[in-house]
Amino acid sequence: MKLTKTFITSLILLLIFSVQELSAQDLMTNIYGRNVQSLNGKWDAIIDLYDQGRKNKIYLNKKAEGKTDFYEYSFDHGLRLNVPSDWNSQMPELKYYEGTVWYARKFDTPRNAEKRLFLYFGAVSYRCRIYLNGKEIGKHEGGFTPFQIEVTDLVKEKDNFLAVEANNTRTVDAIPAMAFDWWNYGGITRDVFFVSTPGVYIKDYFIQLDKDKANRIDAQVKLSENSANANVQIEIPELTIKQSFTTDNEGIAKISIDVKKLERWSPESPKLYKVIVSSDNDRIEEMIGFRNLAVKGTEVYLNDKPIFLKSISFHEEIPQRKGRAFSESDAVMLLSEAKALGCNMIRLAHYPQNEYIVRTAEKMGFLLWEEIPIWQGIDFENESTKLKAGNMIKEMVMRDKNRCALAFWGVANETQPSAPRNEFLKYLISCCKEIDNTRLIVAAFDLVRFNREKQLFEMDDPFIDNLDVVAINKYMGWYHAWPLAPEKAVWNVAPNHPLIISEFGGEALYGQSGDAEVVSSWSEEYQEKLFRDNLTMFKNIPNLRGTSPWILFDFRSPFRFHPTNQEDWNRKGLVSDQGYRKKAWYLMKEYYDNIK
Ligand code: GCB
Repeated sequence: MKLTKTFITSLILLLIFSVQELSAQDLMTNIYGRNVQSLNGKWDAIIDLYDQGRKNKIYLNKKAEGKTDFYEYSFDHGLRLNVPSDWNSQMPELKYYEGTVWYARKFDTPRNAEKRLFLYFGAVSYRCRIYLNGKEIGKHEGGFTPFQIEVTDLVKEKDNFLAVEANNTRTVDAIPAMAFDWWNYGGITRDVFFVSTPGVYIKDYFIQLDKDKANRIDAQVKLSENSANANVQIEIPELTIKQSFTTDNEGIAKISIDVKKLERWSPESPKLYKVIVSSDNDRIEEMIGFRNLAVKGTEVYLNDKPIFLKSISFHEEIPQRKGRAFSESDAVMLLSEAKALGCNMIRLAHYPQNEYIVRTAEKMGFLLWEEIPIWQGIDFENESTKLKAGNMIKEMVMRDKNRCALAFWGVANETQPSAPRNEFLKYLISCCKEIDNTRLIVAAFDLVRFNREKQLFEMDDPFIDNLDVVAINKYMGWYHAWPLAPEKAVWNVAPNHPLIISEFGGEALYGQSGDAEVVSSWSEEYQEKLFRDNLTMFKNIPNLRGTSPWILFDFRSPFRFHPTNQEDWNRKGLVSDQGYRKKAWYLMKEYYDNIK
C-alpha cells in the first residue's frame, strides 16, 4: 500500500515537473503558409563544454544587482552566431565541437487576446531544450525535423527572452548513433519562427490525388479543437473547385472531389495549383501538385506510365561554405546541379533536409526520396530508440505529406537482418502509414553478394517483402573488386520488386589524373572508369528501375582521413568541393540523357 502511494506521488511529481517532450503530434501543417514573424538573425551564444549552464540556470539571464550579487555568465557582448546555420562553420574553434552551445535572443511581439502563439524550429541539431522568459518550455531530440511549442500564455509584448540549449554529443541510443559518414554539425540549423493563429485554427490537412484515380482529389482537414460540425472549405480556383464540408467529432473533415481537366504534376511539367483551405476563423493557402504513383510488378508508375528514376543524392551541405545548407538560394544551388545532370529524382541523404530544398525540388520537377538517419550502427534493441525513430519519421511525414514530389519514404540505410531490426523497421513503416499510406516505402541495403557457384549477384533478406521498392547500395570497383567482367555481372536480386541502385561510386580528387586501372590513384580517370563499368553492369539487372550515384558533391566527413586525397572530405562527389565537375559527371549525364 505504502509503495503504491509513493509510486503514485512520484508519478504525479514527474508529471508536474517533467518538461514536455515535443513531438510530431504538436506540429501544424504548412508553417510557411502561416502568419509568422522570423526569429532568424544573430543570436547571442555561450559555449558550455562542461554542461554547467542548466545547473546555473543561465536561461534566467540574471543581471547583478546591489553590492554582493554576481553571475559568472552573460549573454551580452559575447559570442554571436547566425541562425539558421551550424555552429561548426562559424568559428575555427567550433569546427569539431561536440557538446552544448547556448543560444539566446530577445524579441517583442504585439499581443492580441484572440490569437494563439507558437514557437517553431525547423531543426536544432541534435537535441535541445527551449526556455522562454526563464521557464523551460520543451525539449526535442532529432536534428533534422521540426518542432513547435505553444507559448500563448508565456509571451509578453516586450523583451521576451528566448534561450535554446543545443547539444550535438553523439550517443549510442541516438539516431544517427556514434559514427556516420557526414559532419556532425550542431546548432540551430533551420528557420526559427514565431507563429500566430486564431483560437481555433486549421491544424492539419492532407490533400492529394486519389491513389488510383486521375480525376479525384481526396482531402482531409483537421482543426485544432475536436469540435464537431464546424465548416471547412477547399478552394482550387484554377480548377473552379469550391467545396464546403463539416468536421466529425474529432474535428476532422473529409471529402473526395471529382475534377475535370486536371493537369498532373510530373518532372517534365511540375504543375502546381493554388489551394486555399479555410474554416470559420482561419485561412491558409499553399501550392499543391497532383499525380498518381504506383508499383505494379517490377515497375514504378508515375501518372500511369512506367518511369526510370534518374536520381542523385546530396547532403544538406554547401561544400564551398563547408557548412549546412539552409536558405532558398542554397536549395537552388544544390538542385540546379542535379538538374544539369539530367536527374528527375533526388534521394535526400540521409535525413530529412530543409523545406526549401523539398519545396524547390518540387517546383523544379524532382521526385523525392526522403529518409530518417537509420544509418548503420543503430541500437535496434533499445525501445526508447525505436520510439524516438518513430517520432522522427512521423515529423518527417507530417511536414512533407502534401508534397506530391515525395514518392518514397525511406526507413533505413544499410541494416543487417535480425529480429529486433525487423520489428524496429516494421514499426517505422507503421508510423509512416498511420499518417500517409499512399507513398512507396523503400529501404537501402548493402547485402548483395556475388555467388561464385551460380556466378550471380544475390541478396538474402526476407525483410524486402515489407517494402514497395528495394534499393541497393553497391560499390563495385571501390569497396569491392570485380569478381568478373562488368558486362558478365548478372543480378538476381529482389526479382519480384522494382530495384533502385541507391548508391554506387568511388572517390576522386578533382584535378588529379592517374591510372584508370588503379583504385589508389584517387584519380578522375579511375572514377570515370568505375562509372563506365557500373553502367555496363546495370544492363544486367532485369528489374532495375532507377539509379542514384553516390554522390553529387564532395562532402565533409570525419571518416575520411587520407592526408592528401581526402583531408576530411568524402571525395565520391561528381562535383568537387570547389564546384568543379569531374570527368564521371559527364559520363553520368550522357547515361541519363540517353534514357527516355
Ligand atoms: C555508404 C553509405 C554512405 C557513405 C558511402 C561511402 O554505403 O550509405 O552514407 O557515405 O557508403 O562513401 O562509403
